[in-house]
Amino acid sequence: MSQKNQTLGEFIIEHQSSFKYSSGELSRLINSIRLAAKVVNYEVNKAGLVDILGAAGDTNIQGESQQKLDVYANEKFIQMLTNRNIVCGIASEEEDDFIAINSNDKNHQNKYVVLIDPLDGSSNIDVNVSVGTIFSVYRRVTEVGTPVTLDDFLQKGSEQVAAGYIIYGTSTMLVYTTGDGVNGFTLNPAIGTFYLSHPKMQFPKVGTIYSVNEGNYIHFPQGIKDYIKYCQMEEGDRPYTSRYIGSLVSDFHRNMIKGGIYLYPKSSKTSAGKLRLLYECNPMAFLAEEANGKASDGAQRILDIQPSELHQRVPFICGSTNMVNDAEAFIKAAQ
Ligand code: AHM
Ligand code: MG
Repeated sequence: MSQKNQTLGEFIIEHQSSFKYSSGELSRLINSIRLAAKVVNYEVNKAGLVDILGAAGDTNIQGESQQKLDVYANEKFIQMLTNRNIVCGIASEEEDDFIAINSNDKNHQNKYVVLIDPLDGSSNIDVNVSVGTIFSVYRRVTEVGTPVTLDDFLQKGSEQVAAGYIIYGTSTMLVYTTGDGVNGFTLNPAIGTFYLSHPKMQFPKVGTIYSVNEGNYIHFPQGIKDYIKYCQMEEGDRPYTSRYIGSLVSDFHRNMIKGGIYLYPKSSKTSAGKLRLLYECNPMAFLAEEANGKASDGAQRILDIQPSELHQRVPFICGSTNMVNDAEAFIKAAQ
């Protein structure tokens, strides 16, 4: 039973036992993400002061060199996750290869691997538009106490034990699932505490928002073009409203609250779309399904795709279930 003014810390402890592998480790892992989120939030909030504090590559008044925010976020998340003995491996959209932790220590008991997109949509930072961090957690498949291998990371999305995002927006929120619904927490920046503000988030079954980069229209497959025309047609609750921030976390967050669909399809320019299966699509798909929504590559469930490489891209269609079903039907009809 959630209480009024419940903090994220309290929520994590209260819900620890509902997690099937409950041992406190996953709680500690979420706690380290909570901490990294606050640190990165502080820095993202200062981004507009870049002309005063110095741009990336400059040295600031304290003699510290300024970093690009995505590099900074990457370092902070890796640092916070490594510091507590829970994670045995991290893969990041910012790194070419995965990072093995404690690989020389045969006694370590770390069971979890984390995959992160430390600052998604970072091109939006310069123009004061919301960006996000996306994370995804799996139990390792190789033996505890041995170094992690690629197999620990290349698991189907359906094997995720937790996933979530932090949205650095008008408010900063942490939204996550451990497979028991989706809950959203808003940061009170004055005291640095996340409070449960959006319990049991759910996609409305039907929505009226479609989010797609229509500048790529002529390159889209026929089925996607047909679906976009359907969204724009005058009939019933259509035409739908078009909203595209170009920041996946923000577009997803809005659609989950208001009801809508997000599409990043393949095109004649990008055969697999743009978004990364492991860092972006799988965690968002897990959240979507836990919130009564749906995520597909146009033909199959995102969470059923067997990954073949760390930085693999896939077409991504995600949102209110009925809308994703409609988009899939148009794709099928055009084949
Ligand atoms: P990034 O990982 O390089 O930041 O790219 C991912 C972002 C998503 O947040 C967003 O939805 C998409 O790229 C926008 O791409 P486009 O500008 O092609 O529409
Ligand atoms: Mg990204």
